[in-house]
Amino acid sequence: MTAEQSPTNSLADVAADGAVALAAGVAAVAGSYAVVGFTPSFVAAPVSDFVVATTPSAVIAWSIQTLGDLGDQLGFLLALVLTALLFAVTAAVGVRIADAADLPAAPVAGLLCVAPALALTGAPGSALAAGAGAGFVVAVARFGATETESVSETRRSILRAIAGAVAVGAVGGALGSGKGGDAPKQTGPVSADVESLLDEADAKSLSIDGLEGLVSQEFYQVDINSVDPVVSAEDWDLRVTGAVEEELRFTLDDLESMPEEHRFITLRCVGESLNGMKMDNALWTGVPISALFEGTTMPDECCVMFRAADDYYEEFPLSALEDGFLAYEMNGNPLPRSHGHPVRALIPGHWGEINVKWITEIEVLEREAEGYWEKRGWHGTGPVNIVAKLHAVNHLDDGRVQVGGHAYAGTRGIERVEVSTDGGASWTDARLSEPLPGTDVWRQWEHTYEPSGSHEVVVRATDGEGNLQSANETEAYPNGASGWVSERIEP
Ligand SMILES: Nc1nc2c(c(=O)[nH]1)N[C@H]1C(S)=C(S)[C@@H](COP(=O)(O)O)O[C@H]1N2
Ligand SMILES: [Mo]
Repeated sequence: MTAEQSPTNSLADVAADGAVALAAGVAAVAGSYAVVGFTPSFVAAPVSDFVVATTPSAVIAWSIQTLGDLGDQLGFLLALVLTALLFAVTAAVGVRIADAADLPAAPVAGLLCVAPALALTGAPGSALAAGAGAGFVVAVARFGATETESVSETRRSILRAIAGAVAVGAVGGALGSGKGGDAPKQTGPVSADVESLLDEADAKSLSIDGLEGLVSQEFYQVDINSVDPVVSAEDWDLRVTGAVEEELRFTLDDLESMPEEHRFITLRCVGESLNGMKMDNALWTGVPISALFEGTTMPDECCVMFRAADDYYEEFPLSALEDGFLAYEMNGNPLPRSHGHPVRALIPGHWGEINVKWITEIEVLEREAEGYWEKRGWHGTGPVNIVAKLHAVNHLDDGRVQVGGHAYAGTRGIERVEVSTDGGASWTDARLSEPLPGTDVWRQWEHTYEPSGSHEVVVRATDGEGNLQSANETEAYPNGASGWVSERIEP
């Protein structure tokens, strides 16, 4: 028996083939990424959609509340691994077929990888690049190989395969990262109206260390996609369908030729924890939805379904549509891809989920239907809960403590924020930022005091109708978190 024929060595051969196939799988993913970047044509995108679609709602609700964004990232990592495995198996099959038929392994493995890539994405460029990545790694691994491979030669081929995958990965990462990014920034200067409103927000912002101003620099992002849709402004249109006299259709040019408005609107996600970070404010430019419906007769009651380019859909009462807004700019720039480029809906006072991004259709309904999240048990189409957040705790040089945050109650507005520094026994009014123009905007609050030892700070807000924030503590699922934010502060 020669070393090549021993059973241990054939086991090693299998492991070697596996390692080369894995490297080819990784290179297939990287190849696709190089050509299309983080777009729906990326081979991992449909796999990720599949992972999300097959994860039970209860697991998703749990993940949203406990893992937050980490859950999304882990889910996408899983999708990447599954995608690489899919191409690894395909490449391995290709190599076997080629060897059996005495054909060159690299082109056969590469071509065989094009098929699943094409089936997944429907994008030829992405698919060819996936095949090229896999084929390249097999070619590199086989480079200079002889009929009777020695153990050291096998090891070298594995190392070459890994090096090949790393190279394809590096090139893919560099080429792909620029693709499908955010919408282009405004080329000209922002309009004078936007500028003066942003200046106003700046001037009215309380300057508190560690607390964002009244216009968010980092606006949170929540959606069902691991890879956001890419919708071109030229191709976009919005259709109004369902229980309307006649169907309507609007292009972006149509919207932009209507009188434009600028509105400060705050968004908050129903899935965030009580003191979470998924609440932000921006200045949006667009048109009131009512302008689209001028002269159209509508049903007296019931609802609308909004649909979007990512197949997201949400239903809510017609009455909420009256104040609705379609935005195509955010803080004076075209809407970024992550926030719904080219057009999103904003429904004042309501939880974020009906503020549909990448909107494509408004269907007027005569009978109720369930939206994407309501199908999964959430109740997030109604008005937001009142909340006062506690995001800044500053120990000042003079020994005093400054606490601060944002407070929001949708269209009811924030009338008052109270702070307790003794665990809720006594309350003091916090200082509030001057209100911004608009009917659905948050405010900042601040309180500075002399601390005495270890103590507990509690905050609570009152809305413009005199309702006090509910002390009853609940999780986000299914109605949005409630309770009062509190934090123990050590001297
Ligand atoms: N098309 C689409 N629109 C969507 C979503 C989505 O998944 N798809 N998510 C909604 C949810 S749950 C929230 S909280 C807000 C968040 O908006 P933002 O990402 O701009 O902060 O968008 C809403 N609009
Ligand atoms: Mo949300």
